[in-house]
Amino acid sequence: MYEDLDRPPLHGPALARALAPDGWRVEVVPEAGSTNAVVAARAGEPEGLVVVAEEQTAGRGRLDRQWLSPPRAGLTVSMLLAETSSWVPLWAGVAVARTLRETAGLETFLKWPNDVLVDGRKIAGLLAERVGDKVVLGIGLNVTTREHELPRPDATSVLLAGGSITDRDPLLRALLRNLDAVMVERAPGGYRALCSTIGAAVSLLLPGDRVVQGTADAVDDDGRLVVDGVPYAAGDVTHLRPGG
Ligand code: BT5
Repeated sequence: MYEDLDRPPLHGPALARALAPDGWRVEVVPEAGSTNAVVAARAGEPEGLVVVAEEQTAGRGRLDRQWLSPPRAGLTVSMLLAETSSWVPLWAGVAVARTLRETAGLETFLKWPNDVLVDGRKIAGLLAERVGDKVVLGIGLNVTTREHELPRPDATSVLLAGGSITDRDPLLRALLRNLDAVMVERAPGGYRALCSTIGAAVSLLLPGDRVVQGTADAVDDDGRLVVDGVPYAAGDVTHLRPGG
């Protein structure tokens, strides 16, 4: 049962049938703590497992941060991949960005490493975790989330950004198809073209709380952000001149 007519449930069997030919095994569950944890616990299964939670009660970001999303307001989904390149989370950002452009008509950019931004606001976050010889890739995408439901003022959703559709079903189908495509392309150029961090004045908060300020020159072939000539593999970026 659902009360909110703007937030219809996903039809699990139809999604599973539609995406099976592409090698995805989609399971829609009514509730999960974290879909990444659910898929990680099943990492012994073949690649292609996809778990979508209609409600996620303990969604995680990086560094034990939370991902918050009301029931059926967005996509909270994790997939099991046999690809372990350090580029996986960056390629995944490209897949989300393409999906939002093609399906909802939204112009999106990526903030390194993999926040998806519309008008400088975060619309999706990605979390890639290595489990044995596989990667669990988790994606949280805000679809019909309203302003007061978002955990911070610089977040947005497909609805708030004026996207042309707010139906999660076609968004999920397009997302999984675009993921397939970017994994085959393995092209850093697609990422670099969308990454608004490159060329920006940034403040980079490194693990351990050291802060580096400078110009983001590039994303190198290992997916690291190069700031004033020095490559960094992980960190949190603030664009010092938003929109620039
Ligand atoms: C991320 O981390 O952005 C990765 C989020 C991954 C979520 C997906 S949902 C499916 C799968 N299962 C999981 O348990 N996780 C994945 P990070 O870059 O650390 O950003 C986290 C920060 O984003 C939080 O500290 C909040 O400030 C903010 N945040 C939380 N919920 C948000 C939302 N719905 N929209 C925008 N920002 C949000």
